[in-house]
Amino acid sequence: MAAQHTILLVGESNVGKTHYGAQFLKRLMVKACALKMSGAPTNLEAFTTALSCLTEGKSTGHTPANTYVESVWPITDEAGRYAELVWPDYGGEQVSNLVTQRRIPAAWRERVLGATDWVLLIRLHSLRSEDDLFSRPLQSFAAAEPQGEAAAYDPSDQARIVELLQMLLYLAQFHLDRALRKPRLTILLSCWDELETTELPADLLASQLPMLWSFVCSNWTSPTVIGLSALERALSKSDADQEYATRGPEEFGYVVLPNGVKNSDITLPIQRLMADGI
Ligand SMILES: Nc1nc2c(ncn2[C@@H]2O[C@H](COP(=O)(O)OP(=O)(O)O)[C@@H](O)[C@H]2O)c(=O)[nH]1
Ligand SMILES: [Mg+2]
Repeated sequence: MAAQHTILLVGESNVGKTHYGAQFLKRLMVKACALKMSGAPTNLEAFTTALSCLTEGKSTGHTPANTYVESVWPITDEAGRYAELVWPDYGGEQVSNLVTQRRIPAAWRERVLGATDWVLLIRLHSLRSEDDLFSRPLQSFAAAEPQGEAAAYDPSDQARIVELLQMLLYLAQFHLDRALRKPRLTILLSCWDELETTELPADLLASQLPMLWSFVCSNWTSPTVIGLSALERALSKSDADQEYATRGPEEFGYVVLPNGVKNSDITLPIQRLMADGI
């Protein structure tokens, strides 16, 4: 069966991709979600390892792949629509390096080209919210001391994420003379529980990363922003969370939909993409 959607999940290191995958997998296994696994997924090791830690109420350490590895999950929704979920693992810091070194593994390039949907995970809590041109009035920079030649150029976190999207767009050879419909873009604000906010996901992104938000809105016709807390709370690698171990990891985690409504089905961001047509 040809996939109607190929959904690529990307994000820098440590944003929560592996734990999201592990929780997603568990929801599929206990059938506590809108989606079903409809065949044999490949390369599940990283996710099943994380899942066995979660079952004990612990989080798992970061185990970067040495090479490019991808896990592909065949998924169907309640209406029988078929999608492939692609979780690329690019070896440690590769996504961050990608921007500085401008190199992309050939296999990943194929995936970027072939995907109908991009899901970008961003962990706002771990980004530096330093002042820059986009968060302070211009006058405050005019008054500042000149930095001098020695100051190294270090792009802000949001500039790096914009650069990442630019590179993906370039790779996939999209023309930006018109806003894109395809690939559609969903931004998942991961580890949402860390943010302790009641704002709508898109409003929060717009206020915290205004340059990125403006880039996204000018290049995509309808970007979607969803809050994701795959774990619902911070877990330690060594001290087990008893409630987690007793109730099971599938009892934890939620998404905050664009309208602010919370739902415990963390597969909804994917289900929505499958239901929307191309
Ligand atoms: N508080 C909180 N922490 C999370 C959540 N998801 C993941 N984490 C933590 O974030 C860290 C990075 O997660 P991981 O899945 O390894 O990120 P990856 O490098 O993108 O695969 C781990 O220490 C997790 O315990 C969440 O929903 N809430
Ligand atoms: Mg990982």
